[in-house]
Amino acid sequence: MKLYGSTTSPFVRRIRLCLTGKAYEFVNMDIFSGSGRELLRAKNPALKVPMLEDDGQMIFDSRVIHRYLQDKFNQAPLSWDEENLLTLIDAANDAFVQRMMLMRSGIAHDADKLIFTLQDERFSTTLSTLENSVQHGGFEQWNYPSMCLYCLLDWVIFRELYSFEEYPNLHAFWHAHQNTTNVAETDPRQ
Ligand SMILES: N[C@@H](CCC(=O)N[C@@H](CS)C(=O)NCC(=O)O)C(=O)O
Repeated sequence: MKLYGSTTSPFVRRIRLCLTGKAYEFVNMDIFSGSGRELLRAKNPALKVPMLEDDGQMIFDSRVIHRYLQDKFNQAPLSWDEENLLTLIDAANDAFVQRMMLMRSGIAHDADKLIFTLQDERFSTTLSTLENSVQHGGFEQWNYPSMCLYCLLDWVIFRELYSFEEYPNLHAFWHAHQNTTNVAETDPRQ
């Protein structure tokens, strides 16, 4: 198995955490320039990471990769509530990635502009729901949804997009997992 991605991507990191203890090759690439970009173009028309290659089969998108790995390793499927939590995590993560891209494009935050209004509301609705779920025990086990939540929080903190002071349960969850297996080894700061 080959996992294509970058060390900074939260979507790649969740799959690396999920593959802890499994034999695979990690192809670390710069997706925005040079040979990494060429490889990305050759492998995935969506031009996003992660992607997984196994026995000649390419799989795009972390969510589908996770389903593929579940099948391959005969793991139980996620419950519908867990799927919904993943959708919220993905919605927040996509919005934070968009926010970073806007900043990198020199487009300043303007609360009156539609894109920012929608993003700001989505941050608030998804994060407050996730905060509530952590508070009520929804992320007590270190399973795939917890890995995805951790990768979201840690990436947002790493990129200095948000500090989570308003969400004490999310912050405590992030803090509690600093030493969880393979978390330090997959830290985007290294
Ligand atoms: N839904 C995708 C999202 C993946 C994604 O957004 N990856 C980012 C890196 S964090 C990417 O490849 N961005 C490149 C781009 O948008 O041009 C997944 O879960 O795999």
